[in-house]
Amino acid sequence: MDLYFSPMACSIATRIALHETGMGDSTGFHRVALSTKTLDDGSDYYAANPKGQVPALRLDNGEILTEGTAVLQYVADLAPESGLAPANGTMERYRLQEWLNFVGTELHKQVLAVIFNPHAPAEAKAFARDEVAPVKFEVFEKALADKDFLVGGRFTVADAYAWFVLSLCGYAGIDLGRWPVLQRYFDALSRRPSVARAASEEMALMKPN
Ligand SMILES: N[C@@H](CCC(=O)N[C@@H](CS)C(=O)NCC(=O)O)C(=O)O
Repeated sequence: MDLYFSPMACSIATRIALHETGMGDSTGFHRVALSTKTLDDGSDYYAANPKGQVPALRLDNGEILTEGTAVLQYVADLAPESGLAPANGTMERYRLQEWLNFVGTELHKQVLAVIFNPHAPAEAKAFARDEVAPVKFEVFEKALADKDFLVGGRFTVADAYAWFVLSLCGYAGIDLGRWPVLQRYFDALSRRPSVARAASEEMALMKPN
């Protein structure tokens, strides 16, 4: 299996999931320069993934799977004993999908993707940071008030994706300290070995390629 990723982008959630399962050691990791859509060897990333985005997973049969929430569930289902996703068909699996969608559409895309979009007008960035983020983060804060993890009392791929979003708040001008529960949740996740390993591997690659 091969993961196409960009350092400290949302694809890091898949790297975390792979490390949780132990499959990270047998996965090929291919860095994508998102600004040029090229791989480290200079080849065209669109040839591998016509969407040009990360994450993309090349499966052992050669198929490419895209969309982070699908990729994360695929990895989790390869290692059901990891508990990274509750069993398909259970209410908890729908709760997982509910959180994956919230993180993806409300936090990642409505907040971070706007703030980090070099083409977004300053007003749009300020709106995302000052108006949208507080409303969404309040929901997140309340949901985690009496929990260590989003779903089922254990670490799942929803927590891996949420960690990615929270890891960028400081760079996005969002003070996580306003939400003590989220800050505690983020700090605890950051100490998890799979998360610490993925972060250290990708931080080491942050130099431009
Ligand atoms: N719909 C995709 C979006 C993924 C996405 O936004 N990836 C970002 C990195 S965090 C990216 O590839 N950005 C470059 C681009 O959109 O051209 C998913 O959920 O996986």
